[in-house]
Amino acid sequence: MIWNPSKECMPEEQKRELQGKRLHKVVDYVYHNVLFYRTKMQELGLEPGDIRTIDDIVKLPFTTKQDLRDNYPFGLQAAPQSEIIRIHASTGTTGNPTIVGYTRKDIDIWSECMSRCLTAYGVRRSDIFSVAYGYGLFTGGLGVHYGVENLGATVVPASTGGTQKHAKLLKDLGITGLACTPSYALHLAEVVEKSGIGKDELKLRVGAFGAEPWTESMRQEIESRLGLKGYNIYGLSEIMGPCVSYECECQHGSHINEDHFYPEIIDPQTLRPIPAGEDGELVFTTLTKTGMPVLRYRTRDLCSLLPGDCPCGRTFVRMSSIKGRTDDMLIIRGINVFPSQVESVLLGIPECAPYYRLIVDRVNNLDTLTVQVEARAEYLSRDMDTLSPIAALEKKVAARLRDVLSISSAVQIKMPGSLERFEGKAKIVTDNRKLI
Ligand code: DLL
Repeated sequence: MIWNPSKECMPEEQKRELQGKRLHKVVDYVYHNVLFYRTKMQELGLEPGDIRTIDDIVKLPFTTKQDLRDNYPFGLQAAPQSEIIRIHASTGTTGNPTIVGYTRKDIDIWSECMSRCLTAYGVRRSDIFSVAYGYGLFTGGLGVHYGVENLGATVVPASTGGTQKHAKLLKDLGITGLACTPSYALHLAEVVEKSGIGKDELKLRVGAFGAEPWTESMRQEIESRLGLKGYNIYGLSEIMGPCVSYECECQHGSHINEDHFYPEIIDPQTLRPIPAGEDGELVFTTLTKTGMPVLRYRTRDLCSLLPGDCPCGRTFVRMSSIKGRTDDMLIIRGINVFPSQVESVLLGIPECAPYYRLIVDRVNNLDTLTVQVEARAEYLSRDMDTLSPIAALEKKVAARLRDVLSISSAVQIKMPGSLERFEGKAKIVTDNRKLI
């Protein structure tokens, strides 16, 4: 079943015409309402009238995460505050988070796009659907929630945590659908098993997993342990949240909701377009957003756009799975973590030397972060007689990191000089999850 065939199955030419019209409108709108874009366009000698068809998009300036931070909090907002009905923020940024304001129209479009995703996964009104993404500033919880309600299925706003209770509800309520990060799905599976609940006692049949990279082998494991079919969902807060793209029953790439989010693939070095089928950086332009529209937003996600038609009948272009990122952002338990954030915390603690490592692992299906950092020799020589200062320092560092990163980490204080030094580029991060 297709939620909105008139859009999702639009003939190519009609789709491009619609995209062109919408692009012109959004460019005109930001030109007149966002100083940042007006200035950028004036620098390029561009006026809204120069953007007539979707092919004109290449004339427009790019937007980066740094631009969003520099204009914190509301500098890129196009709608007046009285029109904004909700705010979300991206997770784990250094310094200023990215604030995104949504108008009622934006929330309606988001719900519509989410309903398209859920319908493609096979979710129907008769389903009981549990949302175990975090509710709050993160877009996962509320984004999926509104989509389930819009579709008319029953939503269970489980959120994250409370896994034991969630396992019980899965059985007692006969929950049929589940949305969460793939790593949390595996953790949930483990808790279900430990609680003595048999797979045959669950009615789960559909899962919507995303917000972090995951592999085919992870999909198989989740499917076999929870007894459901797992589908990919992709999105990012700067563009909307979950719903930007979704797998259909063919599960060969994820269809992009192209009438609202226009994708390009560029070479991150030259910024030139890359042909279909080849990997590059994914860039999105929002075609209909009114709260905080963005032009040519560089996602830093590396993937390709898949050529050819999909047998499901949808004409929306498909993107491959995310192969990596152009920056060094780590996604740990669904939270974005930059090594530079860890560095700034460590460097702010006088007992710590500026030599550190980040080790990311997956233990019992949950991501773990271990931070190793050398203590300064002066600190240790003062307290050499006892080990407790080390334990105290580990606790202090862990608490500071938790405050900044919003996730807990295991801290190991190392002896001065014990971590390897590098002559060339330092390899600070070891990611043992081998996902990509
Ligand atoms: O993660 C939105 C979301 C919520 C998507 C729930 C899906 C489900 P951000 O916190 O802004 O938004 O993080 C966006 O997460 O640029 C990708 O690097 C990564 N990401 C999101 N979905 C996927 C996915 C939400 N399906 C960043 N596969 C993006 C791989 C994903 N990476």
